This record gives sequence, structure tokens and C-alpha cells, in this order.
Amino acid sequence: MNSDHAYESAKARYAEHGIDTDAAIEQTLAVPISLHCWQADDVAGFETKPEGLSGGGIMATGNYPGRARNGDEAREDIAKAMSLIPGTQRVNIHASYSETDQVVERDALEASAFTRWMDWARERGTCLDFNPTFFAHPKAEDGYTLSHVDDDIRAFWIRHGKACRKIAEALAEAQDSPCVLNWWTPDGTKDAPADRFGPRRRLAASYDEIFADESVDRSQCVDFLESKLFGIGSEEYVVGSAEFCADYALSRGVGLCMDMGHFHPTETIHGKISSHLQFMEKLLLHVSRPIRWDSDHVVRFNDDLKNVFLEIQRGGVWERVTVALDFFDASINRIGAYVTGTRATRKAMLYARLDPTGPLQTFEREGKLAQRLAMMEEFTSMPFGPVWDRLCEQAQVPVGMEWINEMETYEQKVLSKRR
Ligand code: RNT
Ligand code: ZN
Repeated sequence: MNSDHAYESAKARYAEHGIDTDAAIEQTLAVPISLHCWQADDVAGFETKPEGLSGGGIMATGNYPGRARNGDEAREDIAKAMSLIPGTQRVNIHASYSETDQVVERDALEASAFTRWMDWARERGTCLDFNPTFFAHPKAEDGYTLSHVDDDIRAFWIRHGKACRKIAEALAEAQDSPCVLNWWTPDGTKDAPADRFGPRRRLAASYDEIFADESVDRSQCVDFLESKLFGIGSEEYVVGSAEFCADYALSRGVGLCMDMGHFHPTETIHGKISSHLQFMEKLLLHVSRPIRWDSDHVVRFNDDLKNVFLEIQRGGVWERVTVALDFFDASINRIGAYVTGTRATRKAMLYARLDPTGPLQTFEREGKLAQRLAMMEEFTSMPFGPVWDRLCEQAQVPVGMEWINEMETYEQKVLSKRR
């Protein structure tokens, strides 16, 4: 059967349940996914800085050849990956990806340090998102930044935060699209602290000081706080926990970011979306795949991922959720990591758009719970594959496994030369 036949027959099957596959494809392609630049270089960053700093709670494992060693290589790799991924994409950079001739301290960064990224994005018609970098820096070495007990260190990081909001605003203006600014601090400690209150009081005070800058347009620089449960070296106590970030975000009117790997090992995030969105306007997701801990494995089309987008679909909240990626695997071809993870995310969006939400919710209202269960189960074997293939075709990216060849060619021609 050729692909048109396969698609037409799949389309008819979905239509029996009132689902329009053509519309689902259009809607799915339009939702932006923000690609994290840090899969390209294993979260090393490109800023001009002394060598040998620790990662501060973040670490990519593996040493597969071909890591991007500078901005040009990263951009080339990301562009290659993007050409193999369907749908609207943005690129998410970190302050540590600045490119300057001389050392510019993080508290003195300006948008001009990101000119190369901005030019590249403009040429490609892509938009950028941004993150302050509170790790991989001498002033982050002892595990605390915005919640540090030392006033000078805390002030340094507050200045960094303020500088990043201005940069985000400048990016937004240049690209004529709001810039998402995600706040994640690694602050915490390996073993039981004697004072859990102090750091949290200081973290809240630091954020208050940063967000007090009224000159930054909040519709252009859109702030989100990312919570975490534990990290390397902060196993017992993380200052910016789930409760801290949610309460802060709600009380101050900023956004909340949930990373799929930042909760207890068997805890999933899909059930939290309908709670937070009762009270908050918007959420940012860091789509990731934890294995036993916050391992940031390449995202796959698994139940956790499907459930996140099914929640968004069933709640009708696509406009209120922003999607960014956060995974990094240094043990495999990094283009392959990007493409597999991002395609899986897009696939889960499509899968959710093809959900029989109306009939399921009707069964539920009528108390027909066996019918609800049966329909959910039957839908797992609907002909989803041909609809996904059609989406790729329509977006003019390779269908099925064709892209693997392109990855291999790129590896031979480009990545293998990086020794
Ligand atoms: C770390 C957070 C954070 C980072 C990036 C690099 O645990 O998930 O989002 O991965 O900011
Ligand atoms: Zn994250």
C-alpha cells in the first residue's frame, strides 16, 4: 500500500470518531518546541572563561566523538538537526553560550554577546529563548548562588539575573516574538542542612529584587521558575524545590516550569498540570526522560510523554503551556539525540490531537466507565503511524527512518573531522 492509501484509510478510521486528521496535523505543526542548544556540546558553554570549572549539579555523561566545540559548530549541528524535525521550532540558549573576544563577567553580559546567535536565528527565521546560567562558575562552586549567605556573591548573581532579563527583552525585540526566560538555580546541599529556612528566604528575596526591575517588559521577557528535587551534590536539600517555585510563581505572578526529571523517581508530572492551571496563567515544560534519577535521557514516545500532551489536549490548554526540551546524552551521535527526542515530542503532540476527548468525556459524565476504559485501550491500536508519516511529509522532512542516513552522512562529513 502506498503512503497515500495508508493515510486515507487511517484518516477514515479516525473520522469514524469525529477526528479530523488533517486539522490535527496542522495544529500539531504550529506549536513551537524550543530546542535546547546544550545537547550539541554537553552543556559546556562557549563563554570566554578559565578552564576546569565544575558543572554545578549538571553533567552530561559519555564521550561520543563530534561534540560542538564552539558556537559555529553548535549552530551548524542544530541547523542540521532542525532540518530533520517537523514543525515550528525555536532555539533555547544559556547565558554561558555567550561569544565574546574578551572575558565578560556574567553580571556584565549584554545582548551584544549573543550577536552571532541572533544573526543566525534571524537568517533562519527562528526565535531564541534564554536562560541565566547559575552553574559552571567560580561563584557557584560551593553550591549556592542566589541563596548564598555571602552578600557579595548573592549580589553578583542578582546582577547576572537582571542582566539576563534585559538580554531576553532585547532578543524578543529583535525577533518580534516574546522570549521565554527560564530560571533554574542549582542551590542546595549534599547532606542535611541545619537551616533550610535561611537559603529559601534569601532566594525569595533575590528573585524579588530581580523582578522588581519594572523597566523590563514582562510581555517580552516571560519569566518562569524551574523547580528541582535533587541534583549531584544536592541530594538532600534543593532550595528551589517544587513547593518553593510554585508558591513563589503564584504569589508573584511569574510562570512555573516543570521539568519531567525533577520529581521523585516514580512521580510523573501530567497530573500536576490541571492543578497548577487552576491558579496560574501559564506553565513551561522541560520535556525530558528520567531513568531512575534526573538522568536527562533522550526523550522517547513513552507513556509519560503521551500523558503530558493528552492532559493538555483534554484540558484544552495548548495556549497556556510552553514546550521546551531538556535532555543531553553525550554517549551517542548528538544529532541523533536531538532528532529522536524532538520528533518524539512532536509525535506525542500529534497523538494527543488525535485523542477521542469528546466521546471519552461523555462516557465519563454518563458514568460509563467500562466504555471509557475500553475506548482508551482500543485507541492505542488506531493507525497512528500513517498520520505521523503524513505530518513529516507535509513538513518536508524525512519520513520514517530515512533521516538516519542523513545523520550518518553528516557524521562522516562533519562530526568525524572534529578531533
Ligand atoms: C537542571 C535543569 C536545567 C538545566 C538547563 C541547562 O537540572 O533541568 O533546566 O538542564 O538549564
Ligand atoms: Zn530543566
